[in-house]
Amino acid sequence: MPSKKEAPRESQLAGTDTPDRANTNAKLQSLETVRSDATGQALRTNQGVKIADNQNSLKAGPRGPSLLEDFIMREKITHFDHERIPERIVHARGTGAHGYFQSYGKHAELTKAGFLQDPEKITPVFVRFSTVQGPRGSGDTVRDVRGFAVKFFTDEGNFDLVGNNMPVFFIQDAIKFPDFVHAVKPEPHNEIPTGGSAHDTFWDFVSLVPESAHMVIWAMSDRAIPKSLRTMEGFGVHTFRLINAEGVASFVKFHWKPKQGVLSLLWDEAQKLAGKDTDYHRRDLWEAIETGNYPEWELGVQIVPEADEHKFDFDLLDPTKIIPEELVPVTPLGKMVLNRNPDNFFAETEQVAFCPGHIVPGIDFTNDPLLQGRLFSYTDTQISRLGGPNFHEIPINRPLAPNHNGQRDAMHRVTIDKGRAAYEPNSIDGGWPKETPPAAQDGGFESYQERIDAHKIRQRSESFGDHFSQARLFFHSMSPSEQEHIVNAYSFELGKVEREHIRARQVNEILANIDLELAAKVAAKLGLPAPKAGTVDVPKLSLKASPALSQMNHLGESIKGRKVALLVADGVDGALADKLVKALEAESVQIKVLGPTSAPVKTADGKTLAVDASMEGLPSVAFDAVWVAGGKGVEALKGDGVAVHFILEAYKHLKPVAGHAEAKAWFDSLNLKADSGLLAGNDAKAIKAFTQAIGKHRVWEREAAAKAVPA
Ligand code: HDD
Repeated sequence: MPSKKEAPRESQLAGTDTPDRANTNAKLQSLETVRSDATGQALRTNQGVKIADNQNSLKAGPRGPSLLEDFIMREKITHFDHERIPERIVHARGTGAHGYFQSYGKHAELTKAGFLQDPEKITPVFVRFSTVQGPRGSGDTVRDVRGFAVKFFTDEGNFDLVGNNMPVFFIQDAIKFPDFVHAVKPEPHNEIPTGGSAHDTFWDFVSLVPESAHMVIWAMSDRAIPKSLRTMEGFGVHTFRLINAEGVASFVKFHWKPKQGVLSLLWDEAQKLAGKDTDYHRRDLWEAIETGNYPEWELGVQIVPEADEHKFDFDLLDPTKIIPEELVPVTPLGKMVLNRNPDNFFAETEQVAFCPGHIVPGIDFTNDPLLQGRLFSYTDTQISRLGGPNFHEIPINRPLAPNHNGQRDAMHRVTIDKGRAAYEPNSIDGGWPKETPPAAQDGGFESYQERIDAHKIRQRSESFGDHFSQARLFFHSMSPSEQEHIVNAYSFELGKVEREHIRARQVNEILANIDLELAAKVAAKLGLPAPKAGTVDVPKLSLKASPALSQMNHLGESIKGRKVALLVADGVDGALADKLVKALEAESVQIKVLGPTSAPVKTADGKTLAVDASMEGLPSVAFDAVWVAGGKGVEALKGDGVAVHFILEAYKHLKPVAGHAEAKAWFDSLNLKADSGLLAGNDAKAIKAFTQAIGKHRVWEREAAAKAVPA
């Protein structure tokens, strides 16, 4: 396991323990000269002139008009006037981190991609997580799909795995993408709503386009309100190809499995967090990395030999379908660790430019019509977003591999290419740079030689025709709690739809085909009649449920990085509080001591205990669990409305609520019903029960009792 002291991208590679690393490091350093540190430096203009006065513009007299010749002010304001670039058309709200990928072994039978051959090789990565609908400043915890884009800086060029936290997509063909995005984005007349899909145009579109049914049920599930970016699965969505040195191809689906577990917020929490901490996910990732709780994911693939392409009851090229893991298990390939926060949000996270078309030898596309359209769209969008075709020269996008070619000039060219021949072949510059023929290793890129014999037509394959059976499989694979959340999410979202015919169409023509009970429950909450039957014949799948789809089966390996609030007040038993903190820190839990205010509290033995924040400043929604510190402080907390709300809210959100012995009477007085997550005690046993409850993430058995507690 990487230690807390693990090195960031540059210094990770700075080790000279293997020639490979030293080599990569040299390349990296040449790119990193643009990282600038102003410590000890004079304030200067962009032209390098030292500035004597940065407070006053040049004027004719102290009260006189400003002078046009003030080149210092003009430069400063001109630059400021142009600081913004267009935000991404989708996925505008995002956050990034650096890290590395390490292969578990040599995967030569599967692919010749160099970064998947050697467990010693450290491949730097940059990851950007995002929401889809909202603008750059929108909330982190809205109900939405999350982007999960990874740029691997491999020795053979950049490989971008531009995925989401859901394994399917809303549409089957890229030609529908602008329609889908226009429907989900804020409505054009009033630009409402920000960051969500609970509005007429979204539901109008998806209720008219049944191929969206599977993705929409994922979006109505807990997956769309992840607890943290660290607790999301990632998916490449499309079927890709991996090609080995012999040219043998396998179909694959990429998966990222988080070691931290696949955990979600509750809807009430998500809504409250959107107001109380707009940056909740961003902050969580940042703090986890800063405190050495480096998030880790396992990269795996589901492998389907070419010969088995047609063995499934769905089409591998259809991006609205999963391959159930019970049919094809995920083969682990390696791990990704995020261990360094960016130095500069704009330069790195905002300017990073992903494209599914960035692949390396050993990886190739399939004819998935959604993927094919994406191959065009991303580079195209970077040209207007980043101001021209040289966006690959922006430091965060530069490959570690050299990139000599005859492409030249254009806006913002940075590289000073030497030589006279910007064409190939040439006899002037010795013929350089030259082509590299394909080879088993280190050869030039060669597309997989797929035989195509077809008519040029605009047509959807019949094999893409079943839109409901996998949505049904998803619903039937959920636990009762997860199913209830799905019912509530549809009801909430459709409840915001003004036009009744749209609500009714979603219920009768989409939900009824997924599951009649689901449709009936949503209909009841909308005041609509329950549909008696679906509108299409849905094929019956051999698989009745896929346990891999339920988050209940992915609670994570440990409680490392989970967040606990320790409530204290004057009179607290300092020794007990200290013991608890030590026990939790031993499990790498992040603990925040919260008091009635931000001022330190007095312990029973007359010492002071520093607090991290007030209970108002860091509300219960920001935590996984709460512990009330023992001693006389409990009496003070009892009379504090904010503390009472803190406990009730944590209880309502099914979090472990615990405390030292004195807290028990308080919990009883609040009418909290006993369960496996309501704990009190001073001994090691109580702490153990608490950490075990945190490991289960929520006290699901409490869900019914918690409904009675006011929100
Ligand atoms: Fe896309 C951004 C993921 C379909 C066109 N997309 C974008 C990002 C992610 C995805 C994670 C943000 C990357 C970043 O952080 O910078 N997109 C997906 C997935 C899809 C998908 C998983 C389906 C499987 N996208 C898709 C289609 C098209 C696009 C079909 C167009 C035909 N996507 C874009 C884009 C964006 C983008 C407009 C906006 C900003 C950018 O590319 O760089 O080109």
